Amino acid sequence: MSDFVNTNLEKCTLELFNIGAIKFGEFVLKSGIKSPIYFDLRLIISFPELLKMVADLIWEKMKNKKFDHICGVPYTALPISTVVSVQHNYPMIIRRKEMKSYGTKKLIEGNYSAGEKCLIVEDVIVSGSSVIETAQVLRKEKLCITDAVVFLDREQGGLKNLEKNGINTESVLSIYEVLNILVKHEKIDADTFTKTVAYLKSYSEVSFSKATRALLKDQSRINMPLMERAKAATNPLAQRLLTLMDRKKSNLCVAVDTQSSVELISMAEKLGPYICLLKTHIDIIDDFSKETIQKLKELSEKHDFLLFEDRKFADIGNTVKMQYKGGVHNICDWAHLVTAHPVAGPGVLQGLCKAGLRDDRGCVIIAEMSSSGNLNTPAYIEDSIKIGNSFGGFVIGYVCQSSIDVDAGVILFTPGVSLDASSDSLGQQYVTPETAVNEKGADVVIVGRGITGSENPVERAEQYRKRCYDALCKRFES
Ligand code: S5P
Repeated sequence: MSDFVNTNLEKCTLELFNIGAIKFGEFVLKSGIKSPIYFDLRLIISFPELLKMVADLIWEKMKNKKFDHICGVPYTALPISTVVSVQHNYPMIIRRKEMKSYGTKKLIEGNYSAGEKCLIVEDVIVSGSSVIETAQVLRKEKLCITDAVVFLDREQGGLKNLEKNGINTESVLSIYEVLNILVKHEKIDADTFTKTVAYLKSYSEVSFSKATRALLKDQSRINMPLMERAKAATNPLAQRLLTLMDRKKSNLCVAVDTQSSVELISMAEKLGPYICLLKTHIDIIDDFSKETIQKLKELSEKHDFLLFEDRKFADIGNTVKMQYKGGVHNICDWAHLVTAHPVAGPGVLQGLCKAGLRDDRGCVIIAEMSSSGNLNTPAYIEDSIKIGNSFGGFVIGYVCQSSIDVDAGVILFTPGVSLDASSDSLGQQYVTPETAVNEKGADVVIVGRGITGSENPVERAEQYRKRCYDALCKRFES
């Protein structure tokens, strides 16, 4: 901590107490929960020196971060961010709490462009609901929100809640520091201190308000840009795939279902520039050799795509472990991702995890098949997600046909997509890229014969890439 921060934290806390911005008694917070302590930083606008001190302390936390704009959460943080903006020459934007009924009807005031980074400033954080509400409005405008700085953290779960939503939040002061300073200077007695600490311990994990949770459900995975989702992802391979999709502007996975190695390699070479994933069924290859794998690995690096072996593991853990690592195909050695049916229970994942303990290995669970007459009931899908969640370090997402409820860092893959047909003769059912992405909530679209069976696979791959990626980008705008 710098000398500036050290000396001013204490001074600032005492000043806030003296002006009545820190109060003890019985209060009800915005979330509805009761509290024996209350911070009312609105008061500081009447004390310009104190306002400047608060703004300076906030600046110390912000100054090493990269951002294009500052946005204070209305209303209390508005004057604080204005002071920071003026003193350090960073442009500000304002999020309106109410939409104007006349003129532009804008929700954000100021000059900004899509893709720019905006840092959020807040005075006090409890659950983080106010920060996330502001972030979602800004995100809708395609601003990138990855950081927030708050003056006081009440240590009631807010930082963790925001982190889960892709916002890394730092605070100037923790409520415990405030209490310690006040006790040290005999502003509160030991009894008040103990009671307040006991209260804080029993309310240390306040979740987002109901309204905020409703807002997030509707916006998080579906409407969040890929890079923000990459930040929200806890799984390193999910982060890598989301980043790759953003970099290559492709959410297209091509399924090369051929029995010839030559054909497989030739498709990988031709289609590589347009895809984020190449999906294989390595056990259908007639002339399989180690060279096939070597070439696939080289092409995956050359064209920046990941290898996805659609093995659909489904046996007991011990068998799956050997099927994954070993045998002639030795899948674990080369496939970044594999598929698994969770029908046999968590043992499948345990077996895979045991063999694939690397940051660049992961699994996609088949929650729902695209074929007609499949046995995937809603209860089965729900249970599949539960198993996937408990293996979150290894499971990066789900193959499914509907927008199932998963966190923003989890990826949904949808096969059964074609521009040419509505079905095949063996039960496959097709929809268009737009239906897959917009109605079924797909992040990655899996296309096989629609590309590989066409006369010009390269032209077709570019056509699918564009339609799938455009549909995905449209989701960020809605
Ligand atoms: O539900 C599913 C799951 C998968 S992984 N339905 C599917 O069709 N797949 C696979 O996606 C299937 O094994 C094939 O490799 C690809 C679809 O191929 P297409 O030629 O029908 O597009």
